[in-house]
Amino acid sequence: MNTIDFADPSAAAATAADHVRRTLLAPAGIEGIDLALVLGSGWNQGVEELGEEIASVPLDEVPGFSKPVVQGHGGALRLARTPNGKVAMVLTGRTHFYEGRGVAPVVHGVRTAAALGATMLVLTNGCGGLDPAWAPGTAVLIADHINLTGATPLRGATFIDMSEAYSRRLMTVARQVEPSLPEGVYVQFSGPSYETPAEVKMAGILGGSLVGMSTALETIAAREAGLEVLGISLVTNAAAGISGENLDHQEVIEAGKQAGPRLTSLLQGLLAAL
Ligand code: 8IG
Repeated sequence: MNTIDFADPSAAAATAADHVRRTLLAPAGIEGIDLALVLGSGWNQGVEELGEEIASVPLDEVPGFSKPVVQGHGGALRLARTPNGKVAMVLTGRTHFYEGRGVAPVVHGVRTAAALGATMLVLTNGCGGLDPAWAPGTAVLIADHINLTGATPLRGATFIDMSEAYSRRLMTVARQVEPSLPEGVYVQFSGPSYETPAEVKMAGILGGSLVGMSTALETIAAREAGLEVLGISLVTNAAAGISGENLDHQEVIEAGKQAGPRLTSLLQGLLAAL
């Protein structure tokens, strides 16, 4: 891990952004980035095919970032030029709330992206699905979220409008690339245990259709920073109690592997359209 003081999270993001500018962007003659892409479980296999590489470093070399603790979660910061001529920062892997380091490290990537000048953020994740029609490997647009972690990256009286947390405009762009994408409401639990069937039932009653452990906190920080957010979930498993089968992390990884090529073309299409 690359230790940094998160007592002032925006100073931490400025430090990380400065490091990326000096060591990765400036040598390539680039001033800032246009968008950031966070690749969650199942999403990182085709990372080398996402745009033309400008630079890439292990995440733990960037101030405040650490290697993902989970198998199948990658661990690099990659800068790439999209087919559209935009500069994208691609993070393979993320810090999760369940790691117990607090919320600031969880949203450090989002704040660093904003400090580097990004205006758009694409958040991807692997999650459980409540709709039995969503077979493992189905990609689902996040239309809204419910944050059940009891935590927030915001401090004090920071009133952020969450009416359109997930950008309608970006959802439309995603559907121009892949018209069949369904949409759902993402419910973030703290984890790291998966839900009980009763918790999944509760999530459904509340209006949720996807259950996961990452994206809502990142989206809150992104909205604070003024980023336009696109969220896409990969349903890697039916949520507990939905299919009658038990959950197994190996199966989760397998579903991601199977879906890999489709997810890569979806992201390539997106990067060309954004
Ligand atoms: I992959 O079923 C993956 N991540 N909370 N529930 C929660 N997170 C997940 C799940 C799931 N599958």
